[in-house]
Amino acid sequence: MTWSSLADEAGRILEGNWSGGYTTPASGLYPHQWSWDSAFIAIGLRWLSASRARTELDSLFASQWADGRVPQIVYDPAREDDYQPGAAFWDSAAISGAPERPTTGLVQPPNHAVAAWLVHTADIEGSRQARFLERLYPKLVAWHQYLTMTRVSPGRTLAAIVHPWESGTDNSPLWDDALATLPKVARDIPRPDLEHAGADERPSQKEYGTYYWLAEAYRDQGCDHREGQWRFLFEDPSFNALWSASEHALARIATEIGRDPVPHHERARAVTSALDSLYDESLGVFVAWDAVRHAPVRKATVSGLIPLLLPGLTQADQLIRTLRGPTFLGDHALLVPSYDATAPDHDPTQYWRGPSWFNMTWMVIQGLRTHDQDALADSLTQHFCALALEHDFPEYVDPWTGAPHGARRFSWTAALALDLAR
Ligand code: 2M8
Repeated sequence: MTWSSLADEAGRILEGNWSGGYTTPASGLYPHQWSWDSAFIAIGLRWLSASRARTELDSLFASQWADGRVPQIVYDPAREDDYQPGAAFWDSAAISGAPERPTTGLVQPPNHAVAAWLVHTADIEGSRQARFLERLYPKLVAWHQYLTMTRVSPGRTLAAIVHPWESGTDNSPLWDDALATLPKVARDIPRPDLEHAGADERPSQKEYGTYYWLAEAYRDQGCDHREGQWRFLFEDPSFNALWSASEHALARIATEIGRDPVPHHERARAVTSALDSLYDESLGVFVAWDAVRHAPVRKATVSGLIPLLLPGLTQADQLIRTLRGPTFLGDHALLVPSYDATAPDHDPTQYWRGPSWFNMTWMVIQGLRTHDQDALADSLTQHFCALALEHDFPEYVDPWTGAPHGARRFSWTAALALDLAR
């Protein structure tokens, strides 16, 4: 493998998945714009074309809701039949405050300010001339304000997700017990996704039944969970670590454009210190908090390692020990597994229930560098780039064999490989 062949191929993939204003995650399986995908994609795209990376984020924020939320999916109306649930399911035009383009009412993890800052740093002159940060800053502030006002329960500091899709780790074992208590929709659910990936590589029909029930309930109450007793509410460690990391990035952005960084530093510190309550000493990792049952979900997943991104994290040494231990890398994992390798229900090929995902490993690499663990960061980087190139930039891989699964020519795999290869 040479860095230039990797960069060339990654560039071709991002070119192929470019729709004119944004990049789809993968041409068949995911034909629309996804929120946190676009942020990861912009981070790599900045090395190919900083102006396209700026457009990627601008186009996502053009579909921000009036209440500040950045939608999980912005739909391409021309591809309505290619992905479900589609725009017709959400009918966002009927909801006050929704943007012109059809979107879902859910959100995804807030990695956007991190991406905006990194895009800026790749071409400072171009970014200043385009007034990129001036334009994006108020939108990013409104997005974080939405989290504070709508997703933080009284007496808490961390933001909660209201649907597994909002975690980005859809069928993670973290949500199993809660989902088992929920109803499923009775009708048949269309699955165009199964035309592009094996059924054993996607969430099951049973899981989709509950996802739909929950999404319908949310939609039918105007995309606001605060009506009645919402039955799925979790504080996810990765979602909140990204919020804190994004507040740090917002502080840098604020300084760059002559605004006050202090409120962002304060929020970043508050979220980081609130994450303490999710740390599980015996697992050596952060876990999710079930805000309906008022109990932690004591399972080790890669989401629980993402707080490593945060400077000054008091549990960094323990997290790195856990990462190196049998739960994750052990003696011979190539990339970071998405779920506890020692758990009896770990499955190295099944979506978010074991395989290694490139975005998660990229964040762990950034976290390792934040905490001066360059040797391990370098070795993960080598495996990351080699596996991406060898297997046509897959969506995810078996952590031990590296065998590819899910979509190929997957945009964030290409973008983040490009970023690491710099
Ligand atoms: C996957 O999620 C979508 C729903 O949002 C799906 O399964 O259809 C997840 O891997 C998510 O993290 C990702 O953003 C999305 C698009 O790549 O696909």
